[in-house]
Amino acid sequence: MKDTITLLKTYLDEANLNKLLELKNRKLHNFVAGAIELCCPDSVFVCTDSQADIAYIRQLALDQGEETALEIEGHTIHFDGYYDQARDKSNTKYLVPEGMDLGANINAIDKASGETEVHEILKGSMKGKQMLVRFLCLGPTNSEFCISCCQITDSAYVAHSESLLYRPSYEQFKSIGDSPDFFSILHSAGELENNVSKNVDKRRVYVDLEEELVYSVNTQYAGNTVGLKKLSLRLAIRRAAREAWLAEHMFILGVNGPGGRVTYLTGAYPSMCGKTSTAMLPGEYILGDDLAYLRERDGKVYGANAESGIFGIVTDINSVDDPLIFKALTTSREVIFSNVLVADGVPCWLGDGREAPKKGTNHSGEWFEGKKDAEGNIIPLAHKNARYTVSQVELDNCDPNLENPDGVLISGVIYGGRDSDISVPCEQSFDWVHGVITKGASLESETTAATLDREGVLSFNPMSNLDFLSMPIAQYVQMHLDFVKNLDAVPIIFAVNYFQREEGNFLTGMQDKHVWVKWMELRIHNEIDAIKTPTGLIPLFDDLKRLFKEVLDLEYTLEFYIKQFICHVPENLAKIDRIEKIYGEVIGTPEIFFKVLGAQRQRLKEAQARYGERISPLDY
Ligand code: SPV
Ligand code: MN
Repeated sequence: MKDTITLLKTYLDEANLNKLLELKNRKLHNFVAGAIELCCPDSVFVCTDSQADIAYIRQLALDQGEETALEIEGHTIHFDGYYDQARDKSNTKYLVPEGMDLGANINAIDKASGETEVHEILKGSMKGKQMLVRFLCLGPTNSEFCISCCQITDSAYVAHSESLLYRPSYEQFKSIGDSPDFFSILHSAGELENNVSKNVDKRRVYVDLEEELVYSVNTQYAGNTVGLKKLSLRLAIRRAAREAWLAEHMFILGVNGPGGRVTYLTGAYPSMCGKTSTAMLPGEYILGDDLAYLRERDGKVYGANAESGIFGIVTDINSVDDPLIFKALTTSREVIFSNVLVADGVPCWLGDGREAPKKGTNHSGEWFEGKKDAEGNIIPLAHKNARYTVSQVELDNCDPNLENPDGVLISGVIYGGRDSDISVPCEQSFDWVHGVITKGASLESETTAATLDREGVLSFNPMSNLDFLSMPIAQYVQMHLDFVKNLDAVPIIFAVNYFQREEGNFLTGMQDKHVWVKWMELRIHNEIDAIKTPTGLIPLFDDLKRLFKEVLDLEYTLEFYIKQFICHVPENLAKIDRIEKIYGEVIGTPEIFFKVLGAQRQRLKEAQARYGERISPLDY
C-alpha cells in the first residue's frame, strides 16, 4: 500500500482531506486509505457533525435515486432488492483466526480465506461512486456506555439511515486522539441495477473480531449494512465480555407505577415477537427498542440505549394498536420507509388498517394485485419485513433519559418468545439464575420473516441474541450468570409469550402486554402476590382483573385467566428435553445449567402426578 497520507491526498479534495486529517488517528487514516485502495471510489466525502454535511447525505440519497420523496414532507421511500429483504444469516460469518473456536451454533469461516474472499468481492466495488465516511457512536456520547464507530459506505441510504438512528461523533472522535478503540465498518452495495444490489448471490457480511472490523457487500437491507446496528452488536458482545458488561438485543421501557415512580425494564424478544410494540406502549416511556448496554455500578444495573432511533417493522402498525408510532409515521417529520407499497406518493403496508390500493410501486417494481414473482408466488402489497426508520425523539413518549450519560436503573428483564402452547403469557422467574437458565438461555421461538429462513419453525434463540453471538454460547450464558455477582439490587427476570393459540386463534389480545408490564412493575416493588407454579410465579386472577380494568378498561374473565395460565406439563417437559439436548452438545455448559433444568423437570413431574397434565392456576 502507498503511504497512507499520500494516498489520502490523491483521492480526497482539500476540504474532505482536512476534515479527515483533523482527526489525528492513524488507525482511522489507515482504514479509510485501505478502503479506498480496495474499493476504488471516484470520490470521497467525509461527513462531520455539521448540519450542512448531514443535509448533503440526505439530499444525496434522493439525487442518487436510493430514496424517493413521498407526499408528506420529510418522508422518503427506499427499496431493497426483491431477494435482499432481511438479514442474511447464512452469509454472515465470523472471520476466525487459528485457535479461536466459537462452537457449532455460530457461523464462522477461517480468517485468511474469508478475508481473501471478501476483499476479492469488494475489489473495485465503488468505481463510479462516492465513498461516504461517517463518524457515529453507540450509547450516549461521552458516557461509560459510549463506543465510537467509523462507517464507510457507498450507499447514501445507509448513511442517511444512520443520521436518524445514531448519535453523531465526529467531534467525539477528536477526543479519542490516536486511540485504536473504535469499531470500523466497510460497506458497499456493490454493482447496482435499478438502484438495488445486483449480485446478491455474492452478498457477504464478515466480522473480524480481532480488528473490531466488519465487511458488508452486495446488500442494502439495513440489518446487513447499517454498521452500528447488528454488525456492531456482534462486536459489542465480545467487548462486553472482556469488560464484564452486557450488550443485549433488548429494548428499555420505563413503566409508570403508583405515586409517580418510573420503573425500567429491558426486554429481549426475537424479531417480530412484539418487542417494539412493548417498548412503545402508550402512556409509558420508550428509552430504546432494540439494543441495550447494561453495566454494573454501585451494586446496581444501569442501562442505556446503544441507538437513538428506530428501524422498526411497519407491518401491522395501525392507529388502534400502535397509536404513537402510527401518528409519527403519518405526519410530517424525517422518516425513511423501506419495502412498503407506494401509491400516489402514499406509503401503504400490510395490516395498516386502511383500504389497500390495487396497484403501486413496491420492492418488486410496478405492482398490481395478483402479481407473481419468478417462483410463481403471489407478491403481497408490501414485504412482511417492511420497515420504517425514524429518530426516537420523534415519538411523543420518548424517555427524557435517552441521552443521560448515567443510563437508567434497570429493575427487570423480560424474555419474550413466540410459541402456541408451552409458555404462559407472563411469568416471573424464581431468581436470577433460574431466569437466566430457564427463560433467557432456554428461549425458543417460532421463526419469522425478519430473516431469510423458513417461517413458523420453533427455533432455539438464547436471550434472542443467537444471531449475533460472537462467543461460544456457554461462555455467553456464564457471563449472564456472573453479571449479578457483585450486585445488591438484582433485577427480576420475567418471561412473556404473546402468541399462545387455541385452535389457531390467539389467546391474548394485542393490548394485553400493557397489563403484563404493569403487573411486573408491581411485582418489582413487592406490592402484589403471585402463585408459585413449577415453572415460575404467575399473577393472581384478582390482580389481573383489576389491572385489565384500570389499564385497558376491559372485563377480564376467570375463564380466560384459566385458559391463559394453564400449565401445559407435557409441552414444558418436552421443551426441557430439547434444551437439555442442545446444551448437552454445547462445550462448557456450566453444571448449574443442568441442575436448574433438572429441578424444573422434577417440579413439573411432581405437579403432574398431583394435578394432571393440564394444571389450572386455581389448582395450586
Ligand atoms: C431484527 O431483525 O432484530 C431487527 C432488524 O432489529 S435488523 O436490523 O434487521 O436486525
Ligand atoms: Mn433487532
